[in-house]
Amino acid sequence: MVKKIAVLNGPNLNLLGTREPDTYGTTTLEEIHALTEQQAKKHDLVVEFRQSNVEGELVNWVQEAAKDRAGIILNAAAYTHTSIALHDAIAAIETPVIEVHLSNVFAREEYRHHSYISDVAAGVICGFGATGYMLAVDAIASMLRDK
Ligand code: CA2
Repeated sequence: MVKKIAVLNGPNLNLLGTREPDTYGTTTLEEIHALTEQQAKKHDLVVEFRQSNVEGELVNWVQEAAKDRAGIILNAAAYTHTSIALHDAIAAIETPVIEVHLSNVFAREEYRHHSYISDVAAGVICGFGATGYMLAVDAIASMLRDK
């Protein structure tokens, strides 16, 4: 059976490519979707790609993905730095979660240096722009091979 991975994107990431190109690049979220699908295909994986501005919706999707997805790639955007709810949702599941950020959050404002996701994630990728999503797909594929 084909393995599926969930790629979940948090608030304001729907604006990618339209504003703040110096920080987040010029690639749109739809383009990241397409690139992620291409990368997943190389590993015989299928991508379910979603974005929401609503914290509870992201929590619901983490819980849903934990039922039968092989892995989760999560850019929780600003909720990374605020959401105990997302922390608790990830802590409660076995499915590996790769935390991704387009920007290098450690080279930015101090309030972006703390993540509620990192300590319950399988790994963290930040600072590589859209490429980070592809690296995360490779990381999940590698984890599945090693299982
Ligand atoms: O670097 C990342 O991927 C972030 O997760 C992006 C979040 C930010 O709060 C995190 O600290 C780091 C912000 C996403 C907002 O995206 C926008 C894109 C274009 C224009 C405005 C916002």
